[in-house]
Amino acid sequence: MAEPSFARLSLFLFSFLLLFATYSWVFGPDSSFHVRKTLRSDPKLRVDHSSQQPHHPLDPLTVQEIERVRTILSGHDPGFGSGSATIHSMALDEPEKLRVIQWKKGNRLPSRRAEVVALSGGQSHVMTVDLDSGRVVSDLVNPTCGYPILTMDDIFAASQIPFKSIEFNRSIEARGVKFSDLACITPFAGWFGSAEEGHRIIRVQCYTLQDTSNYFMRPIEGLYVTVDIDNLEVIKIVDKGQVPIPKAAGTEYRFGIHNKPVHMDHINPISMEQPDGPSFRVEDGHMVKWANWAFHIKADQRAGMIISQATVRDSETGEPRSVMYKGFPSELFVPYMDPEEGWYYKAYMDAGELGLGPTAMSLVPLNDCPRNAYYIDGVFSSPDGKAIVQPNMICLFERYAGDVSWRHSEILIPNVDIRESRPKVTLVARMATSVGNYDYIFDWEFQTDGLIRATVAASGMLMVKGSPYENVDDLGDKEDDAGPLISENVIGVVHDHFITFHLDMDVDGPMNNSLVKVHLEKQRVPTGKSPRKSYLKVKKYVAKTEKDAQIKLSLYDPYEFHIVNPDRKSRIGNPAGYRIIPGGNAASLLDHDDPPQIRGAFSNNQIWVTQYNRSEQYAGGVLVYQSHGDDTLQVWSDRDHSIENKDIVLWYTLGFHHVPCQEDYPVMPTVAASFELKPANFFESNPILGAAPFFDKDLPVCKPFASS
Ligand SMILES: *[C@@H]1O[C@H](CO)[C@@H](O)[C@H](O)[C@H]1NC(C)=O
Ligand SMILES: *[C@@H]1O[C@H](CO)[C@@H](O)[C@H](O)[C@H]1NC(C)=O
Ligand SMILES: *[C@@H]1O[C@H](CO)[C@@H](O)[C@H](O)[C@H]1NC(C)=O
Ligand SMILES: [Cu+2]
Repeated sequence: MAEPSFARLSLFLFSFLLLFATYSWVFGPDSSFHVRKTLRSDPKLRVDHSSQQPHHPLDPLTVQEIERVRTILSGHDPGFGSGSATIHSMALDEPEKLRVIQWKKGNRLPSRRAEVVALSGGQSHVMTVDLDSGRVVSDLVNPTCGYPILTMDDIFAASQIPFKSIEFNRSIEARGVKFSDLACITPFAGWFGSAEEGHRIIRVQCYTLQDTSNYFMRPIEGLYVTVDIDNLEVIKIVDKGQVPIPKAAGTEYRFGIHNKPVHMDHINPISMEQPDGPSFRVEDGHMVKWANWAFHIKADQRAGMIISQATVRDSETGEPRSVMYKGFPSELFVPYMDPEEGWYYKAYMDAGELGLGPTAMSLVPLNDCPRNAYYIDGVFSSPDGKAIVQPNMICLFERYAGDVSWRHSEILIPNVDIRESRPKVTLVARMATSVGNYDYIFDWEFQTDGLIRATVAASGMLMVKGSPYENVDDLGDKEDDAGPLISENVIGVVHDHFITFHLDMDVDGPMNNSLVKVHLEKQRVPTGKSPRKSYLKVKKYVAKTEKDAQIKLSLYDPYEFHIVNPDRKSRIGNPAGYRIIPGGNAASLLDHDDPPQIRGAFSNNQIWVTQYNRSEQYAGGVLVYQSHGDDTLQVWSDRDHSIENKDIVLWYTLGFHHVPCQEDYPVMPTVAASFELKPANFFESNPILGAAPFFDKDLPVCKPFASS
């Protein structure tokens, strides 16, 4: 392997280890914990964040603005100066939508505000800080049940609490595990009734790092600890007896360390060439312009990556037309299917409990994103209000995967060779987050024909359970309810993944949008009228209220779902529309009275449409940790507001059922699912009819060693 790429690889591994040091430690001295906070001096950074200014009303808070918020907060509540109050999330409080839409480049920016979610004196505070006036303009105390996103400090502190207990130490010693090999993670507690209220609790579960970096495959099963994050106390220890710890052999996944031969022919190096460079540009750090698209992109502590003000140019007039005001994964819900002690509470809501941003490590060049990628950093606040830079967190690249965007070859006209074909080139914005064991790759892909595709791919490590059994034959009828055996002593616990996207569609403007349900209804042909007996007929229904838009998908009752603007008609009178096209999906089948499902109620339907309300951004609520489900999309939608000819928000839940198999061990090959937003009578005709094909002369064959 060539020198330079090896250097990059080790850099990646180094930063990967840093994450574990901060995320889910591992007993031992806390040396690398502080390293991450000084990443601002990282040589990888191209941008000098210390002098960055906002240029657009939606630009994220800059390093200077975050520092200013910190100063303002110290004046508001001395706890922020002394360290007794902690900042759990901070983001731009986006200006009113109409102000953002009316803003033009060169105008003064609307006043800059920060939304800060903090804990002070055991109370949750949702605060709005005005940077211009230097004041805290609103401070809501415990607006709903639940606590803010956990900080890395919370998680680190929680992972250390079990060592205060002699009982825990004895259980570890009894298992023959060395303390220096322990890796303890902190599964979130969920919410299971009044005994858990009034304080923040979390679980601690330990693994062994002996002879592997993949401790996730070596659980110390049967030992379950519950701790109080605020009082730093052990609440409960359950030791159900020893379960064999699965072996280390075969768990390592780092290149050059696992050394397992792969029986396949070598694949030659492959990469896409752009002889004239990329065709997109990023203006002022956040505005992306490519082909007929323009959109704003930013990193976000909670959602990871946010796309705003996506507009596509009309193919006939060149007019920029609004499609989506804002799109982002608003919650991620992963309920496990094991009701036993130590497992029943596992139902993660990673966006609202941890945040998808801080765990989105720097992308790996050439592997996470191709060579032609452009990288964007994330800027967040630490718990004490200092700015943290997450380098190379988002990548943008043009993709040509050899696909066709339209074609026709004509057979029936004699003596004419008609074979028209156009290549499909798209623009991808990508982020990858490692929320503990799992990795999620989020893509927004833009096509010149107006289609937007959102894809979520999952990889990383399974959450596995130790088992006394080594072979399926030994199980007999004792098959574990939790899931299948995927390696000796390892059960892959069955679980679901649900990702609910917030899609604030503004088709040709914010107002006058409606959901049209286009139903395909089977008709029976009256006897004798036709040789046919049945056919499908299209009937359209406009959804009047939010309850009309609580939608469960069914192959045997098919609908298309269009967001239309009846105020903007095509030349032949169809309303301009965008259609949401579901892809592979799964429904949550848990009972609605099951505590995880009450909190994750946004997964009760695959599609929802609600009236726009700027406070309703996160499908699981603002304060998600230990929430009771009183602030979810289900609750808002049940208010049943009118959604006809209004400013509306579309929500789509993408899901997977995951029954693990042996190939998921020791690290899972990616599985992906997507959905599409596709123009439907938005353009007058095929918007890329005039696109040119590729010709040989445009694509010089690049010689080896010619490009860097
Ligand atoms: C448990 O063991 C750890 C590691 O040896 C030690 O630091 C800690 O003090 C022990 N706790 C108690 C209560 O003895
Ligand atoms: C579009 O919305 C505006 C504002 O609500 C309303 O005044 C207008 O009548 C609507 N247009 C149509 C065609 O319904
Ligand atoms: C907007 O949403 C918040 C939170 O759900 C709710 O309290 C408020 O009543 C809503 N406003 C309107 C006008 O519905
Ligand atoms: Cu899974």
